[in-house]
Amino acid sequence: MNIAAVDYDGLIPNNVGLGQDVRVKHALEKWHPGYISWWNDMGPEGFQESLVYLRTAVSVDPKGWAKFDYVRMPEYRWGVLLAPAVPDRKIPFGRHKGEPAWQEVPGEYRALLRRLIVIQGDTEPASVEQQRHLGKTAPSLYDLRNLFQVNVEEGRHLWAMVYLLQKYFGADGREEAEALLQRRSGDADTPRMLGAFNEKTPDWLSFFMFTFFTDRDGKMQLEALAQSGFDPLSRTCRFMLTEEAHHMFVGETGVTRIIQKTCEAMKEAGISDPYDIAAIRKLGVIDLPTIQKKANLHFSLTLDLFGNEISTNAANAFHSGIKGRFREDRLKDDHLLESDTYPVLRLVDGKIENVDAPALSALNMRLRDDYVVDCNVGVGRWNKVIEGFGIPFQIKLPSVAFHRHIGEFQSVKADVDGNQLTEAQWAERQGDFLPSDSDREFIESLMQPETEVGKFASWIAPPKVGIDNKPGDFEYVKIA
Ligand code: BYC
Repeated sequence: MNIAAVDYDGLIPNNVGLGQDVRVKHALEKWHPGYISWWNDMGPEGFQESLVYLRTAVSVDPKGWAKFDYVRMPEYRWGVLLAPAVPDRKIPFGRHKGEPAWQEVPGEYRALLRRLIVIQGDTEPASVEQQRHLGKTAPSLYDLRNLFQVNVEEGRHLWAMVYLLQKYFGADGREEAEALLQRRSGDADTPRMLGAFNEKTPDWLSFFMFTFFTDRDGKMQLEALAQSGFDPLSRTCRFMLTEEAHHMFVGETGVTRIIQKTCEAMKEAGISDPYDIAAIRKLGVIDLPTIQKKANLHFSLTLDLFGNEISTNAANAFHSGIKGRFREDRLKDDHLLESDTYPVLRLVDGKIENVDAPALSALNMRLRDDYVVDCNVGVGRWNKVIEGFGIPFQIKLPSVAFHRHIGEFQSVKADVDGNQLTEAQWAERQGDFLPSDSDREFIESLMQPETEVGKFASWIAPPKVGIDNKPGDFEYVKIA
């Protein structure tokens, strides 16, 4: 079989030979109606009949894996795609380092693997649920299309995890696959598993921040799972990462375009003080301090997704060869970490200090550090735009101690620079750091849909280039 080509003949496009794997094929076909019903109930509200110019994966060849065409979203061909196998791949880290990568689930790690796959799977439909109302307020057809592209691909990522559960985990895998369709983001009784996936995505600035910050956690976690000694998981995640890049592009360029429009409007109106918020808002754009507050919110919520700084789960997952580090294959050490240490930010006598911890226990912290470096690259590009206009303002990532609900700093209140605050100080000042009710109301007031071809809402600049090199007046969504 040519692994790069995808079989499109059956109900479920795939490059995993489903045609010859009757048991798994039936299991997935049985799961399919429940998925479609979930999509219709919880997917993008109000646009299921519209024709959307979407990319669909037709190959896993990095040089040309997607085709673009108009599709009604419920008819999107969600498929099961694995990156090509690396011949003779070896487990790259942990106590099994150097042994052949597993093609079946090792019995002793079954529960650990299943848990990680289920958590990964749970985030995918959760994000679709969080974003389901945004179509109604899209700032352009271009943005509307990008939202839907992200949504259908998160749906495909759910398929990716469900394939692993159905193929490798028998009856309990089937149960978990069902449960993935039952939980709901923000539901009081059956919430999604991780905190940030139960928060609201109420407006488009939040959507762009989410795809910038939270999808980037997706990238980091998928990179770590792509190193897995369990080869089907590794190959699945490697292909998901190809799609993930576009999601972060949507986030980064979305925020860039908002910043661009704000700066242009300020310049045109002769406003040089970025804190002249009332005057800037009158121009119909979002002031930079409010953009900063949204960044503070989404960054801090996303840091929680890395788990505790010191984690036995993370140590076990690494030691067992199940979850590696960010780009493990490029790191130059023994890949065992048994006697190494890693500096972890901890609270010592009420102060935030770097403390050396056993490297194995500190793996969540290490991945989070890599994540912060990656975020800062994008933030640097935002700041270049502001600098270009000569406006004295810089977007800055807040301290990792700020606004945390998981880990070392959940017990304290801190400002964005990491200075600790009393509860009373926090109550008084949180509106300086996080979007206040009036900030939210202002942003909401701007969220008026723009559905005319080639037009953009007042608060966001057009993109530099179109999707699939389409011209500025391309009708990305034919609204039905
Ligand atoms: N919320 O030992 P610890 C994406 C739990 S995003 C609630 O520190 P561990 C995407 C934890 O489960 C990427 N609970 O945790 C983005 C544990 O519970 P148990 C998603 C939390 O295991 C945008 C207990 O606290 N993928 O793809 O080291 C759109 C002790 O914690 C949270 C993954 O996350 C939380 N935030 O690390 C669409 C990869 N944090 O076992 C998609 C798979 C921790 O005591 N998951 N807990 O009941 C993992 O690798 C790990 O489970 C975590 C947590 C990194 C999440």
